Amino acid sequence: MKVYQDLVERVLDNGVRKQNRTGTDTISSFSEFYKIDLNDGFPLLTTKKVPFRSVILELLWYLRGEDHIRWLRDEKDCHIWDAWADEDGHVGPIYPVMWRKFPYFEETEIDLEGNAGKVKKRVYEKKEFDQIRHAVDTIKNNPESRRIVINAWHPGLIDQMALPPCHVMFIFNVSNGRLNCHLTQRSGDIALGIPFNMACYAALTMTIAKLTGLEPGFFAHTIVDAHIYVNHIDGLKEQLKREPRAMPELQISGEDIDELDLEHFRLLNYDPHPRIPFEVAV
Ligand code: DHF
Ligand code: TMP
Repeated sequence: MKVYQDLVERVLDNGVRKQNRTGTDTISSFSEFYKIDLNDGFPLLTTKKVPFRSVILELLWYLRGEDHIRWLRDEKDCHIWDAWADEDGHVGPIYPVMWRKFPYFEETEIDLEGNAGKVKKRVYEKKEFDQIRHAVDTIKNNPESRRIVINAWHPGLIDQMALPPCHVMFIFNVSNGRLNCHLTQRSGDIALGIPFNMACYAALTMTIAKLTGLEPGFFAHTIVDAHIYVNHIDGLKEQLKREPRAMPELQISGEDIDELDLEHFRLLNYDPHPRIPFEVAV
């Protein structure tokens, strides 16, 4: 995909060297943006082999709403999140919990029987908000809404998270019967994370379009700190020399967001250049 090759080139050309918490410096460019039409094909990179199974499993795991990776790691044998989990697989309230069980408090009044008769008391009940279900329902029932926002950032819970969310917020938008999605990412690892994030959100958008009877539209992506770890530069330069091939096709079946599994996602005509190994900075 030309869009990705251009992004890599812009970061390499305009980026500045920065130190960060991982100990491996990056070449970092502030606020990068790209936009792809999902009707052109499924944006799984062809200039290197991206593990499709892991991409879809990560998405399915996000949709499960759990605060641990046991399904991903033990049941599905996918290890992309292992480095951030404890032995029990616990990662804290990251994406899955924020997407499906965003915690909030609802204020209600209850009647209490006191010495002086009935008194009203305010209580706060802990609730969980399913942002994905709400988004799907709104896209179906009120597609012109400009409020279809899913937010993974929760300031009060950051300390409990294995990694503060990188893809912080996304917004769905319906125009001309097409479902668009814009993702705001606070921090993006161009070599390793971004190819996953791009394919993951494209698959999510195509899935929700399918479930709501819409055509897929654009995936647009803002990356605030777009960076290349210095130990990834050689691999990316190699990748830039490769000619992008025709984009593959993704076929999605399935009826409900909570009943999706790997078998509902079929990748067709994927003919990538060989894998390029990149080490992940933990
Ligand atoms: N930290 C950093 N520094 N970069 C990341 O991209 C990143 N991504 C996270 C968590 N923390 C991170 C979550 N997503 C891999 C891909 C995505 C991901 C975590 C890890 C990964 O290791 N990919 C390899 C192998 C994948 C496989 O074989 O299944 C790859 O070559 O793409
Ligand atoms: P940070 O929390 O210090 O920004 O480090 C997180 C790193 O992980 C950063 O390099 C961005 C990268 N990352 C992605 O690019 N995509 C992802 O989906 C995740 C979880 C992390």
